[in-house]
Amino acid sequence: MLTFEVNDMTCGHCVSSITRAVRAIDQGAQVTVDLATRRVSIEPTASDRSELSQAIREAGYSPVPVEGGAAPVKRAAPRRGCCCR
Ligand SMILES: [Cu+2]
Repeated sequence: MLTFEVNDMTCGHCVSSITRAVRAIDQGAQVTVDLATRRVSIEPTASDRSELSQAIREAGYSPVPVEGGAAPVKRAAPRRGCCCR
């Protein structure tokens, strides 16, 4: 299980964009998104952390790799980059 913190993921549309981007490079990947904590957890089948990170980046977001168990960093939500504005 790989986890990224994606602070510019702000709504359901962002979630589906990121999910689509991941599935585009890894069709069988399990993608779990927690919008409240801005975490994207991926169980990859045919991709690694750097490929997934790049796919999310190419979708227009800024993934930060999270090591297992690390506490979420509290910070203000950036207002730029949301697909819905
Ligand atoms: Cu959005």
